Amino acid sequence: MKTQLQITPKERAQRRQEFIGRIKGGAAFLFAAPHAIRNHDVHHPYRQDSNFYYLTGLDEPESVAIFNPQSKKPFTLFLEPKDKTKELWEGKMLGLEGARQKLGADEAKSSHDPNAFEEAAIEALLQADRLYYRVGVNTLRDQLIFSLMVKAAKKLGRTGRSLWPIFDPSEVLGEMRLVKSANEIACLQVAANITAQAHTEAMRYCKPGMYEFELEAALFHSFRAAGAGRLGYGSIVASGENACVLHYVNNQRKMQESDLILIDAGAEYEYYTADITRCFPVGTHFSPEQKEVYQSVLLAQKECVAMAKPGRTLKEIHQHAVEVLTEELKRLKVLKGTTASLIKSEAYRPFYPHGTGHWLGMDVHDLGRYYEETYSNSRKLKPGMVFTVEPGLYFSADSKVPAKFKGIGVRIEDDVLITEKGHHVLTSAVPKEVEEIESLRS
Ligand SMILES: [Mn+2]
Repeated sequence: MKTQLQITPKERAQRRQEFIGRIKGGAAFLFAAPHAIRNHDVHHPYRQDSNFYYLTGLDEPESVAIFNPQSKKPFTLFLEPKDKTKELWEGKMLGLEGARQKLGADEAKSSHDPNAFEEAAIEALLQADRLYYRVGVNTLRDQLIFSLMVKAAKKLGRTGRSLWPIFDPSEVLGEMRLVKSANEIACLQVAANITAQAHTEAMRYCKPGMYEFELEAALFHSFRAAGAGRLGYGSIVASGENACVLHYVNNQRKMQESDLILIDAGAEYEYYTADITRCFPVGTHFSPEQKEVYQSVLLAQKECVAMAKPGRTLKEIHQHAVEVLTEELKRLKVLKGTTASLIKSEAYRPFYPHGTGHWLGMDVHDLGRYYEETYSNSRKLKPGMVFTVEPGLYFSADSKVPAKFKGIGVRIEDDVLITEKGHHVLTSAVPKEVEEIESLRS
């Protein structure tokens, strides 16, 4: 599993070429993620902004990229110049020369020189009719960019033109990131394999009396030991009724033999993340009630995965999940009435309050529009798109369900790639059939 697979500089150069082609006539300013302070002089572990990393491959904070398609040198990077003292404390820096040599920047300038950025930004604006810049992330940055626009406009004199309209670069990059390349799929498959292995190990390792955080630690160990850079998102290790809290990350409870445990965790590999959820008994077997609920969700999950193919939409897949789960809720005597009327009145919502899937890639909830042209027009799936299929049922202690189901929460989640002919499940290595899980548990 310890492979050197990664996105090549050549592929990043192709991405930049495509990006520059798509924004032609405009200019783009992309900022690195800031280094977030944890406390006093200690920082949180750094993770680059996905859009910034997608185009530049630079994982240093305080960097900025300017894309000016109208220039012979369209890609300028601003980053920290090499600093011997800083390198002694924090490790090797890329430096300006490294940015040109290794990342293919046409120009590399010091991010410590505000004039250098101002000059290049104004030059790019003067050659552009619109700006691609994400507003609302950082107020100081917004003020800087707005003031540069005003400065640039003054340089034009009285032309009668207005300030530059601003577009969110996530629009363009979301479209690019939505359809994955062969290398990206390979990275996602590695993340999926590492994650699948860790979930399977957790199914073996779990014992009654353990705390949720012990499983959380075991997952993290498996991820890192297999070469994952970090978590794709905070691990959810939710036993018993905690499984009914959708984003439970407290992970402090002592697990009882009679519990089901829900684990939603994913490893990030080369900036690509998996997203897997599995449920299994803390004891050796599902109780009859747990098994009933589990089988209901599994039925919906398998049917939804089977639907995935080019031309389908996530909306259709979600609607199918709602249909199956509503039927199952009737079978479990949680709901009464005709399926059509129960769906229309959204009677299922207290027990299934979330969607059935989301795009997956560099971000766990990846960029990319879910619609075509209008919001109500759901997007057709295409080969290279990757998304999750994750139906669930949640019967919290205070929910209106037969007493035997109270405290049971189940979600089953796989990562699905659309292929020319249909789909490929990236995460199929983790068991999800009742018999497979029970044999791992005993
Ligand atoms: Mn998910």
